[in-house]
Amino acid sequence: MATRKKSRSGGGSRPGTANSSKSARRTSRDRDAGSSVTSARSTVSGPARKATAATGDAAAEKMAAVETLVAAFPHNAAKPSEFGSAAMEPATGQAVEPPHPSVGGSTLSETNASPKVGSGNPQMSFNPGSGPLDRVRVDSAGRALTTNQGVEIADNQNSLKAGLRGPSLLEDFILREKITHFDHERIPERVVHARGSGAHGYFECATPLKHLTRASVFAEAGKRTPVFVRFSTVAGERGSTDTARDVRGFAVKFYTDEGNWDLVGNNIPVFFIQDAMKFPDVIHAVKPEPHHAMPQAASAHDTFWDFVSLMPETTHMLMWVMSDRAIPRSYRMMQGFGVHSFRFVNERGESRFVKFHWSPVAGTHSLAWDEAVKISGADPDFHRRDLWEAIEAGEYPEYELGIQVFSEEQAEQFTFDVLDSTKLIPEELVPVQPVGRLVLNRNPDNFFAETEQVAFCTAHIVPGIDFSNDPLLAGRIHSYIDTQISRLGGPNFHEIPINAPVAQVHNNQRDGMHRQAIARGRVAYEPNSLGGGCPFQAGMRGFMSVPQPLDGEHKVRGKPEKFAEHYNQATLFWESQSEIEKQHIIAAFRFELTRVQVSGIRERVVAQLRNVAEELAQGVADGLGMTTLPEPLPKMLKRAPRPELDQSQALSLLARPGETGIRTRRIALLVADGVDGDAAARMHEVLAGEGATPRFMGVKMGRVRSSDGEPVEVEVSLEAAPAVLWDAAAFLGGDGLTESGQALEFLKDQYRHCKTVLMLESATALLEKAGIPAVLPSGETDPGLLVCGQDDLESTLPTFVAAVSRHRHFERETDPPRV
Ligand code: HDE
Repeated sequence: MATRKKSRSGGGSRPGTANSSKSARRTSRDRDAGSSVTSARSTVSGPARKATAATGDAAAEKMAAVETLVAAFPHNAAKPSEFGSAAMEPATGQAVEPPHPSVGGSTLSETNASPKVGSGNPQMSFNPGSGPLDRVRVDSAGRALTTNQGVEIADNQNSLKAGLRGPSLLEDFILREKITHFDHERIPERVVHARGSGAHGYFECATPLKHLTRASVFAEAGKRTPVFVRFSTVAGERGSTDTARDVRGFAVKFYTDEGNWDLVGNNIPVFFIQDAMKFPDVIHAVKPEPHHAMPQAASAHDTFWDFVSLMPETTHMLMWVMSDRAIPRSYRMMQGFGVHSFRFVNERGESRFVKFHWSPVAGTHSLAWDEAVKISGADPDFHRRDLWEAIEAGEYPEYELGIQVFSEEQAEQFTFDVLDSTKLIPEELVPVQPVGRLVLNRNPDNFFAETEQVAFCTAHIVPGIDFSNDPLLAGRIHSYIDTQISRLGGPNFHEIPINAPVAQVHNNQRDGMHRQAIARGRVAYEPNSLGGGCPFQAGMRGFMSVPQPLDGEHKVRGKPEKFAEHYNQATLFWESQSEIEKQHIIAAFRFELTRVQVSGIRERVVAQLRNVAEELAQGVADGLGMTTLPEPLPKMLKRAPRPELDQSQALSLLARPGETGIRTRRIALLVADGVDGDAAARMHEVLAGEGATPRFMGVKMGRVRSSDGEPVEVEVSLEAAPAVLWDAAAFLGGDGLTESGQALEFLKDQYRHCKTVLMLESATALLEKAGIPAVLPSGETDPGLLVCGQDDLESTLPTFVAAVSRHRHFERETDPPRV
């Protein structure tokens, strides 16, 4: 059959019909050919017998080819594999290659090319919607403004009026299109995790895991899979502050060559609740209270603490949320966890449980609470800015992926249930094996198109990965798709470019709001013979759920017995913290509960904490002015199992100092008239050389005069960037700074938040003014407070760098703060 290239409406005789009038005698073959031609042009009915190919007539030839194709399917060959034990090994669907491209096409006229419909060459076996984002990235360099219909706009300043002072005209389609689009720019924010920031990057497999999983991501060492990652807070609205005390989302979309895999995790390895049924409750409790919509992005209010103190299973998570984990210094400096137990499944169908851990190469570091509160005013975009700036600077955030792999039999031995998301598996019981790294090396081009429209979903898994029966996970598998339908306006959100896989998408799903794909052909069902059986079911090379025997189970609403133990791991967490971390946890409970209005709720929380550790409950009660401790909350289990261990090093934030030293650390070099310009420049050079971001700060923008007369350019003023936005500071301005109240405040906050401070001797008057003690509360020298003369600056630099790389000097801390 010839490829039709000519327009069907073009002149000239048509093959198969042109000569018929000339023939004196017609054979039956001729007659059949004639009726095939007319039937082929009709959309209703066809000949009783198989159409004969009328050579040269495209429609008749297509019809004959369709008959040939259909004849290849005398029956549904895959049907028997749907039943009984055969269903365990689903058959690959039958597929037959069409004799000609037009057979699968919607219309014979598809060969007519145009700048809009395309080349006229039928596009087969391909979905251009899957693949790189280049296909939708827009750049307007050298272009004139147009309407959405591509009409160039002559005047983008004025609306159309009847006379210069006359009324505006309804006819002004340009104004109306512009305003109408603007009116609809906003979409609903995410129900939870509304505030977030994202980046592109890749995952690189370091250890092939073929023995454990057939997931292609882990197929070979060095294999890179593109990813998009979104970090977020949970409770706040889209415009809320980055530094709220909250869990952080850590959602990773792997665009694997076998489809998208979303690992939608958090920076805390456990969760508040055990069953999806309670998710709307915990979220309603933590979100702003419904009568006055306060407070924004904060758990420090009555409804949250009312709920959690009635739900003892929240206790373990509360420990994490009241720890410094909930106020990370940066998205680059926090861990991530898949939380639930998942399954790995290998080629042979063998399955093991797996938990996923992300660990930042930069180490785990946090803010101080007082600092986090002040950052909310100084720079509510603190984490978003930090992520963006690091990637722009080429300091690509990096995380190691670790896995904990364990069997059903091992799981049964644990004193806790691995299907309970309020429990973790201590690394001492199942070590974390590193298997690859995640690198974020590209900022998005457009926040809305990518970070806002990205739709993560726990139901997005690939062959080689499967769910466990965690009842929290089960609810999530439903929720994420469901929520995107209203947030992104319909069921086609998977076609939004950031969500489209790089793997090809072919199925019979059709229509719906904002459909992008234009499917060729008339087949939108399976099985079919008219489409040559395509797209066909992939059989065992496709996704297969792990078969799990469920016989003998009853339909029931309830929880397994081990779910009833609520405190062992909260205590384990507490006992694994350093002294300073414990003090921060006590202070966090105190702060949150102080903001609670109803004393009965406070008491109930303290009663809950008595089941974790008496010293914790007592510390919190003292802070709340509670003279007597309430009775501990009743425990669900009379005799809780003795936990496997009492301490786990890995649970302390301080266990992961990281490998990047002072890289990306923001260091303020405070200068004023009289500064030693050479020394300041030298310091800037050394710190920048170490990968830090030093900047000259002054009381105001402009230049300051150095002692040698050369000016130093101030890059940022004290007003624009207060102390909380810096990791360390050096006061190089001599006595020029001592009169500045802002410099004084700056110094106090640097000191209070336990950051490294370097002072020139000439500026020590400021230390005195700030009331900063010369030594630590222990009487020892403060390793984070360096004072030196102008001439010693250079030799003090290594000590300064070493002190900054320690991040904080907590040994300085007292409660309440001395400064
Ligand atoms: Fe989510 N969660 N969640 N969640 N979650 C959403 O999905 C939900 C849970 C997490 O950057 C929503 O697209 C239910 C655990 C992250 O876009 C929603 C339950 C963990 C993100 C939803 C949970 C998470 C979400 C809101 C209990 C850590 C942000 C918008 C059964 C393992 C992803 C959206 C992003 C977002 C439901 C519990 C992490 C409503 C029902 C546990 C990181 O579908």
